[in-house]
Amino acid sequence: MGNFIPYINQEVSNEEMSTRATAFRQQMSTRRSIRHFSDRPVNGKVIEDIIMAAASAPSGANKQPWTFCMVSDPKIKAQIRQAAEKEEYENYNGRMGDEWLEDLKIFGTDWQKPFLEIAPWLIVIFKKSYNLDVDGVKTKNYYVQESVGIAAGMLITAIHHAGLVTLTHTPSPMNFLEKILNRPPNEKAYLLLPVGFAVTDAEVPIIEKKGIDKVGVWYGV
Ligand code: IYR
Repeated sequence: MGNFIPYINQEVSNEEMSTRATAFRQQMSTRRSIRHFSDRPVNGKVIEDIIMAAASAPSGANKQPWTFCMVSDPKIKAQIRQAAEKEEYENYNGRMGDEWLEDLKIFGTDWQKPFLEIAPWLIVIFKKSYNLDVDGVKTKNYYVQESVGIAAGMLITAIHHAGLVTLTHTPSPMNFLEKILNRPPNEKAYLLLPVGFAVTDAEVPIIEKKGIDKVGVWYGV
């Protein structure tokens, strides 16, 4: 048996609950993936707070099977851009296929990724399929994909909540990140997120999110 302490209840009144749920839904609906970043700096303490909000995510057996790399060094950002563009060039020129390229047309994306150098921060999330201690002893992690996905969602939410913008960038394959950032063999790159401010004239594609009738099915009542 583990050790337990009382849970500090976070309950609010029904009225407050409704107000908060609606306000949060509204706030989240203003989040957009941004591809045109300003080079305006963001304080490292803000990035730390955002990371630690994400790192509060639930995980299999509380193993917290993630590492967040926060990159502001221009030389490392340039290396990441160069390696990402090399892969993306191959993706856009053959690897992705016609249906995929057609699906991406509305987003106006291509193999060039200047935001990887322009954004003040790159956050790279690594998943740890197992743990490796200092003596090289391996221990297990559980539900790694799910756990890291949840943390990534919380990270994106925290970034938006702070009034910053990001992009879930997935250059594929992403193993160049393990090399550039010198990660140990138990860490695999999961997601690359430029973080910062949008340029003042930034535009986003016109897209729609599915409504409750499309994404939800009620059972009962
Ligand atoms: N990883 C590429 C291609 C790409 C794929 C999907 I699915 C997108 O929603 C957007 C882009 C890129 O980042 O350009």
